[in-house]
Amino acid sequence: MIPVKGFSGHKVAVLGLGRSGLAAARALRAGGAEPVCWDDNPAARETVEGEGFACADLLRHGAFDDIATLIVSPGIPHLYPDPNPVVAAALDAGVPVDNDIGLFFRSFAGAEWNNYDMPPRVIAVTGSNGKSTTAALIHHILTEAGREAQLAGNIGRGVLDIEPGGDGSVVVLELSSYQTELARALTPDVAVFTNLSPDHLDRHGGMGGYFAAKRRLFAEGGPDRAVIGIDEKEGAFLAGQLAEGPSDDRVIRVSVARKLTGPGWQVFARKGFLSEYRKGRQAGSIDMRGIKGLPGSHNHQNACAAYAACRALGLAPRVIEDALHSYPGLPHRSQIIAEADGVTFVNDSKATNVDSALKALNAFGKIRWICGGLEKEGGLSALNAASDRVIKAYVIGREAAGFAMQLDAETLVCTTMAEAVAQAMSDAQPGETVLLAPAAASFDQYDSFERRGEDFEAQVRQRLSE
Ligand code: UMA
Repeated sequence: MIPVKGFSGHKVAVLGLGRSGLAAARALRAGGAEPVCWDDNPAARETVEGEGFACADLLRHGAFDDIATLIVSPGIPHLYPDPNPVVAAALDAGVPVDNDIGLFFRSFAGAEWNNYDMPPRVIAVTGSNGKSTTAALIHHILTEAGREAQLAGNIGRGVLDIEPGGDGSVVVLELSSYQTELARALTPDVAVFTNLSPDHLDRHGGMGGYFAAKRRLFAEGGPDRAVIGIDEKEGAFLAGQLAEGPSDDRVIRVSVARKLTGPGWQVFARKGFLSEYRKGRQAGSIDMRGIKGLPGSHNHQNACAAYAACRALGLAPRVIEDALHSYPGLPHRSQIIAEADGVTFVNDSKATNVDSALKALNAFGKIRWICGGLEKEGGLSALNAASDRVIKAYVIGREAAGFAMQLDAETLVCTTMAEAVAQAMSDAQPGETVLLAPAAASFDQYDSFERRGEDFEAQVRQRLSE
C-alpha cells in the first residue's frame, strides 16, 4: 500500500467503500490520518468497521466541521447529473473534495528515491476505448523487459493498494474520466490518450465535459511525454495544443487511419504493420499480422499507444516486439479461448455496444457470430456494415427475435448461450471463427458481461471435451 502523506493527525472523510474507497481508507490510516467512512450500503460499512474504521453519517449536521478533505469513489457523481448530497455538503462547508488518484500522486514519491539510480515512473492511460488493453499491454511489455511494474486504477485495483515503487520500477494506471475529473493532483511522467467516442455523457454534462475531464490528465502539471491518438478531432486538437511546434517530440502522435512521417515523433499502423517515425526517419517497424493477442485495427491502435509509451521510457523496439507476441490478451476482450479442428473461438463479451461489436467483427473473417442481449439506444443498423464477414448470427437474449430482425446477416434465434454455442459449433467449418460479440448489455440474462463471457467459455469447453 502507499501510505497517504499530508494528513497525519487529521480527519479525512471517505465516501464509498468499494475497491477504491477501501484502499483509500487503509492508506490514509497507514499515513497517520483518521478516516471517517461512509457507504450507503450497510454491508460495506460493516466490512470496514470490522477492520476498526469509524463510520459516520456524513449528512448529519456539522459532519464536516473537523474534516480536512473528502475522498469520493469514482462511481459516485460529484457534479453531473447532480452532486451526491455528501459531496454537495462538503463543498458547502468549504471542504476540498478529492479522490484516491489525487492522494496517490501526492504520496507516491518517497525519501528513499534519493538513493535510487532510476526513480520510479508513472504511466497513466485514459481514453474511451482500449485503455484497459493499452494499460495491460504496457504492463506486460515492461514485465517482459525485466522492469518491475505494477498495474492499477480503473482496471480493477485501487491505486493506493499497490506497493511503494522500487528502483527503476514503473506504475501503469488506467484512469477513467470519473477519476481524472476529480483528482486534485495528476502528474504522470507519461500520459496516454487512446481515442474518444461518446460515453458517460450524463456524468460529464455532455461531450465537451467528457473531453475536458480526460484532458485534465495532460494539463495538471504536464507529463514529460504525451502519447495521443489523433484519429478523432479531439485527439488532434489536444496534440496540437500540447506541442510547441511540428518537431516537438514531447508529443507522440498515434494513428491507425494515416501515415505519420513528419518531423516530430509518431507511431502509426497500416495494413497490419506498426511504424515509428522520429525526425522524419523510420525508427522502428513491427509486423503485427501474426500477433494473436491483438487482432484487429482497434488492437493495433492499442499496440501503437503501448509501443510509444514504452519507447518513451527508453525500451528498444525489438524488446517491445517480442513482448507483443507473448501478450495473452485480457479476458472478454477479443480473447481467443480455444482453437479446435481449424475453428477459432473468441470471447469479446466486453463488446456491450454496437461500436465495440463492430470493431470485433472487423477484426475477424468468416464469422459465426453470437450476439444479442439488452439492446442499447441508437439501434443496430451500424452493425450491418460488417455483414459480409458474418456467415450466420446466432442471437441470444430475452428479446432475441426482435434483435435478429434488425440484422442483414442470416440469423438463427437461439435465446440461450447453450443453444447458440451448440448451433454455431455444429455449423462451423475449418477456417471459421465462432465469435461472441453481443453488441448489447448482458443484464437481461447475466449479472455482468464477465459472467456472460464465462458462460460462453464454459459452454465451448464442455462441447469440445465431449
Ligand atoms: N456508493 C454509495 N453511494 C452511492 C453510490 C455508491 O455509497 O450513491 C457506494 C457503493 O455502495 C459501493 C461503492 O460506493 O460500496 C462503490 O464505489 P464505486 O462504484 O466507485 O466502485 P469501486 O469498487 O470503488 O470501483 C472503482 C471503479 N468503479 C467505477 O468507476 C464505477 C472501478 O472501475 C475501478 O476498477 C475501481 O474503482 C478501482 O480503481 C470499474 C468501472 O466500471 C471497472 N469503471 C467505469 C468504466 O470502465 O466504464 C468508469
